[in-house]
Amino acid sequence: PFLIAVLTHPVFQQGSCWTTFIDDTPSLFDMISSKNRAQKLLGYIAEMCVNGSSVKGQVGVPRLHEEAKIPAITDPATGASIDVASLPPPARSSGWRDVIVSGGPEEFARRVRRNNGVLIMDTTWRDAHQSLLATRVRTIDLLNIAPSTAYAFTNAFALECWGGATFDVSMRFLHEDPWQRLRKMRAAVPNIPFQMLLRGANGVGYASLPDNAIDHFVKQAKDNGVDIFRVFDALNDLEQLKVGVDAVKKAGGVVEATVCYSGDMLQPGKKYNLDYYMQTVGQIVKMGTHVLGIKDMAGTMKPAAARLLIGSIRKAYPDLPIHLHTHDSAGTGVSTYVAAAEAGVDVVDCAVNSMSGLTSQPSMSAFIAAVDGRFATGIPESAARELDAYWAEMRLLYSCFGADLKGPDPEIYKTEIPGGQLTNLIFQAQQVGLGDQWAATKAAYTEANRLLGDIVKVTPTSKVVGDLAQFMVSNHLSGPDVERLASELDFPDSVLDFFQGLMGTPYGGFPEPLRTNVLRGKRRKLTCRPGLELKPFDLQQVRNDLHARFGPEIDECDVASYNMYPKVYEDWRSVLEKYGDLSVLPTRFFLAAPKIGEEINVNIEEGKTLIIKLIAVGDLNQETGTRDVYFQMNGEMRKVAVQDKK
Ligand code: 3PY
Ligand code: ZN
Repeated sequence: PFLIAVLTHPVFQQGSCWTTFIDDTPSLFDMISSKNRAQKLLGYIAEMCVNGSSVKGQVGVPRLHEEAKIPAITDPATGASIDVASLPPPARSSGWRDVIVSGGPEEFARRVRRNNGVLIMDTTWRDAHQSLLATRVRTIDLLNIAPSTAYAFTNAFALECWGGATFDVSMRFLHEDPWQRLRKMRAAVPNIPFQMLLRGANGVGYASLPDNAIDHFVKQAKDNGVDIFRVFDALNDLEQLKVGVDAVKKAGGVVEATVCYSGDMLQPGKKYNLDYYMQTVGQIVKMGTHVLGIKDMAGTMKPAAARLLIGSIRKAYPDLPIHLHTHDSAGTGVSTYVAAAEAGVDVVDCAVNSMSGLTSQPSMSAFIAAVDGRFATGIPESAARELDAYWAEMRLLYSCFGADLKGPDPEIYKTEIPGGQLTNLIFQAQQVGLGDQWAATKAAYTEANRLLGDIVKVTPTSKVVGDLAQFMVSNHLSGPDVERLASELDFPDSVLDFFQGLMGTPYGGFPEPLRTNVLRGKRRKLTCRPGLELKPFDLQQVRNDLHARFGPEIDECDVASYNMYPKVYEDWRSVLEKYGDLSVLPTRFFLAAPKIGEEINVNIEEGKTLIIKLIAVGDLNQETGTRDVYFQMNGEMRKVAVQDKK
């Protein structure tokens, strides 16, 4: 490739070549690296042409067949159209982020509490697509709408855009670097605070990590662009929660310590009742938080419960900003938010309309319409609708990841399945024909939760309940069967992790004798929080190892990724090595092959665009089992041989 770069360089071709040409022309090395990158990208597209997509969970191909259009945004002050494409990002001072950066977290909390009205956090970039589209929305599609979002949602409390499942999925299935996503979003949106979801002592993983790994991770998140950290623990185990809260405090971020809301607290005899929540909130306040999060992950908070719970917290802690999160699975989300607004909530979570409803957050336009000016949200309804035009197209683009939900699920009050998990379980049941399978899974989920002691269900404990439910369905076991046979059954790993205590301790303790029978001496019961037993990571050693294996460009974010998901990180590096940075490829061609003659424009970096056209896919070579795929790239012919795996 170097020789080709020399021979094709314009200076060389003009014949005005001199002896120091190579030394004097560093751009030659750029050319080689661009050509290498381009060739790797062609390798991915060629693979897609011969073998189809291998993205896990994909059913079918995108239903959007052209580039999504970037909508015009109306300036609410003048009513004029803002030509976002020709403008730089808005100034930081135009939004709430400036209050955090210049005033600090305490000042931000004071100002949010003093704000008249109810602010909105837009979850479209995180929980909405996690709950509707298996977290598959790619960086390129967020960045395309980022400039418009920065103008449209200038007064939003925050964009929830990172953490939760986005971290894992981005490396594992999208072959992207989550840190690069964060930095690019940050550059495009300097004015709106970014919020991430942190699973307390589990970081963004599924079980506890050593405390120093959490501290290190949170510091990188803060340094690379996260402002507000919603920290929760899946069992509301306050010791576990504190690990995350302390990490955010050390990093200088805004702490939004969160209590998870489980089931319908108005039901008589409910374990998680008003007393339980008031006690938990009291301890969270003692721990120290800038904002209180209330996380209704299954959407089981009815309006009357919101009125009672938010009203009681408001009365007990008049200065504490309260931020409510719900899912619309039961179809009652907007009415819950209206009740919460009347009871004194400061912030609620909504999503752009076509990314809202069902297992996602309630619709932003619906909430704005429902409060009808009684509570100012700062977001013009026109803005929510304008951005929606883009997201409606994204629903078509990502339709191959959506469970085909038709309406609300009123059974959610009984099953208490979190939004994101509900979509996953329905999707899995649809693969085997829904009907009986889905009804059986739901019934088993309720029974599994009873067996586990009625636990708070959210990642990772919701996975424990889901895994146990699927285990029961596939082995035809009832709840009493599980209790009777516990010491003989081979339970899923997540169930063993839970009973061992690796996810913390549930309220009211572990159910016995089930715990003892499930572990049956194979795993030791932890008697303290897991982080106290885990050996701190040797961060310098990790750094050195990664340098030795992957080269000098390794940074602290790589160390943090590796600590969180070592195997996923290694696999992602192999894909990176093979295909280069795939995040630049438009989603239609990340998920499906182009048609013959179709052109793909890829901006591999600022100012460098590849125009790739698929020319032909050759016949199967019987000897090698390969097919040659022919492209034209920026006018040059290219050929890539691909093993036909079909
Ligand atoms: C996550 O932990 O990813 C969640 O979204 C929990 O609701
Ligand atoms: Zn959620």
